[in-house]
Amino acid sequence: MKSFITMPVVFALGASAACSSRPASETQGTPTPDTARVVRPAAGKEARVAIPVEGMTCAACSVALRTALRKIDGVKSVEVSVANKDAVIVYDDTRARPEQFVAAIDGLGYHAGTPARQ
Ligand SMILES: [Cu+2]
Repeated sequence: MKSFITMPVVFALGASAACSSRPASETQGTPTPDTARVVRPAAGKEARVAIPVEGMTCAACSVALRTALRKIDGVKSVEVSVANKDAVIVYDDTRARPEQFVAAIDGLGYHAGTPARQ
């Protein structure tokens, strides 16, 4: 049941692109099982995509985006750059699609551009 706690927090944080607050997962110390997602046997095809992101203004933006993107099944690594205004995602081709990343980014209140395969 603990996993449900972080969900509304993420949406609340991303509801607007304004970001005066830090991610609640950090401030509240809620344990996030990120490592469980990273450490998994390699399966399927690994793909890499870069998605332009508009609306990021600070580090909290990139943290919120990275946290949301890493929760998507099949995602292996996420790098979000406020300076470059993009998100680079490495994922399992057979389990995730770039459309999901775009939807997640838009869902947080940012604007995702067209994903570009790398
Ligand atoms: Cu921000």
